[in-house]
Amino acid sequence: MRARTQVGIVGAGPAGLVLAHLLRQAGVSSVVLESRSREYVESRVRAGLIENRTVELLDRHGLADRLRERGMPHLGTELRSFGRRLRIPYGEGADGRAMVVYPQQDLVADLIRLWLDGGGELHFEVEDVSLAGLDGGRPVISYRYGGGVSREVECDLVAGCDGSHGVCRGHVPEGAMTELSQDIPIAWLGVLARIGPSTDEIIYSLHEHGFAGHMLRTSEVSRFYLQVRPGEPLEEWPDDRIWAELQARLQSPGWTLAEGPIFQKNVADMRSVVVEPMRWRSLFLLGDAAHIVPPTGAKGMNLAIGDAGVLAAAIAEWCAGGDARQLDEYSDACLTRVWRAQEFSLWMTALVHRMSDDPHQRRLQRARFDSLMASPAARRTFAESYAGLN
Ligand code: RFL
Repeated sequence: MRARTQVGIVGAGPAGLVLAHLLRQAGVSSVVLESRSREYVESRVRAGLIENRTVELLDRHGLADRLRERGMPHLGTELRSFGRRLRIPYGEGADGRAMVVYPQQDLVADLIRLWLDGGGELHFEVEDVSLAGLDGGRPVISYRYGGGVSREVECDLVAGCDGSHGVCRGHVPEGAMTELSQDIPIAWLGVLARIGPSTDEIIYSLHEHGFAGHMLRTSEVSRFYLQVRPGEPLEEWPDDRIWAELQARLQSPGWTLAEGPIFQKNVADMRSVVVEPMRWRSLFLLGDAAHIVPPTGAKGMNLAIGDAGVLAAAIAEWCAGGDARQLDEYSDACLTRVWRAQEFSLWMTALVHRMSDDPHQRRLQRARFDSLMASPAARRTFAESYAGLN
């Protein structure tokens, strides 16, 4: 069976779903293919912090109603370093514009519901996705679903929104894209606990044992992170060890951390990767399929949605008038923001993690924190980058 659409979208994460919505609103047809089940993608725990410009983009397209209703406005971040505390408000340089805490899986669920309610085509649990005809001709995406039925979608363009382990990039010939990357010798043990937050604002804390983060999710559930070694086995982290480390690493006089049942844990290695350019012929890469940022700066999903905004506008222009200029500029337009996010995320990672045992490096790390303590300008710069205001 062969179907026909204008844009074939591989991956129903934030990038693919936002792109599908924006295209539909511009009168451009698309089909979304997703390898996982709907239940799986709607419960996959990842991001939680959304920049104001991302919220505004979603709002402009009528995609932020539930996020506005249920999300928690977030006006500042607390940094702790060996017992010292520093609050960085976003308001000072941000005209009071807040970030919003809203779980990524809830946003994904909202986008899927709105897409399907509006008659959008989205196939879950597809297998063996493969691309052909990207170089000239008509691209065709072939896949199987429902236990073996083969299907094909013929399209004008393909959007590879299939994340860091996707298949789209593998269809680009060797040498046509360059992967630039940096190893980061740490990982995050992420935990979800059934307990309300012990803080009104996110806390990043550096301790002798390494980093701990107290993130927010809802009034009943909190997210915590602990710096661990890459590939650390989860079996080494029973719940009581996790709470003991969180208590030690987040401690601060006069402040207590409430504990609750842990119901989800995972270890995520950190990477910094950028693929350049983000386009080859009829294939456009978006989000994690093209770039991975360390999660410290909370940028990944924001970048993914930003890419979708840029590409949707370019495709709409091309479809309306045949002008391919914006399509040609897609990669450069996205990469400037991507590299700035990489730079900030790596800088922030080095600020709040135990990256080295070398005393010289550790004194430099302390000096970075001293600069933030001493300088309102340094805090404003941090706030602008963190909240995505510049
Ligand atoms: P996704 O979300 O990975 O979606 C890709 C989708 O493609 C599907 N897929 C396929 N579908 C069809 N055929 C195939 N062959 C396929 N292969 C894969 C997958 O099942 C999936 O549904 O990529 P997208 O859309 O680019 O979105 C990127 C974001 O998910 C990611 O950058 C963020 O989660 C990063 N991130 C954060 N970003 C923020 O903006 N704010 C945060 O607070 C934040 N916190 C985080 C994070 C990432 C973390 N981890 C996982 C490292 C915290 C953590 C711990």
